[in-house]
Amino acid sequence: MKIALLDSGLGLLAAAAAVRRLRPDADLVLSSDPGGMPWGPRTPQDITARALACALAAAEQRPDALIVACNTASVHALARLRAELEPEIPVVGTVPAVKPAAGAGGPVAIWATPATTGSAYQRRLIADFGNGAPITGVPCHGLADAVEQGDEEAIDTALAAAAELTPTGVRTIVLGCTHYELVTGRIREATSGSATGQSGDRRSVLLGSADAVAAQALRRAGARPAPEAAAAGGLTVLLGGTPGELPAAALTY
Ligand code: DGN
Repeated sequence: MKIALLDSGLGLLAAAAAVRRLRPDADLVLSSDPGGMPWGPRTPQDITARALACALAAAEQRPDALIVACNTASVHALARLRAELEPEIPVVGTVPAVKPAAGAGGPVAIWATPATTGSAYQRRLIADFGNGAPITGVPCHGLADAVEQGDEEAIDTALAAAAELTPTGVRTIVLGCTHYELVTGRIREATSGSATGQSGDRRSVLLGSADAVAAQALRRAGARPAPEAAAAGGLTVLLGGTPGELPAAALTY
């Protein structure tokens, strides 16, 4: 069984790891766009074109399902990607986990790229599933790029700015960008201080999408979880459509 994932860059690692937890024997195809990363500041048209190029390169490897492991691409380009690839290849999107966050009650903050927080798709998610909870979109300028570069100082600066924009008393922080799921420990540190007024067991819960998306991709691929599977699956890395290797920063996550 083969699962392909696309993202501008390393954000796809969180969902890839989640797939491997469910199926260690899954063959993975990781398709990214190092020349175009970050996608967050790009126009919807540009994001769509770049996501489509990654998807078509991944499709050549004949996966059983494709995960769009990028919220920015999913909120702008999911319909287009599905129109191109389905029904031959089921396409699973990643969007901010608004529904479970609002269902848990209490104020919610959605941390995401500016392209996601400013999207009509996110506004619709909140209107449809927000359940009346106070929900604040927090655009995290530069955070995905800093994670991609493995630049510790830039990560801290971007996290401090995001924490500053997060209202006091927020109960759940939705990680609406897959890159953020690679630095959850640092996000916890950044949000446990004065900015969000949280401490001890009143800390905000961080809610990402990787596990749910991986489970959905297996379902769409017609496969069952088998966490005990012994054989290690293969790995194909496509950078801008060309076979390559994961960048060094990937090893830090
Ligand atoms: N990882 C992507 C997301 O989930 O939105 C965005 C990364 C980027 O290119 N800014």
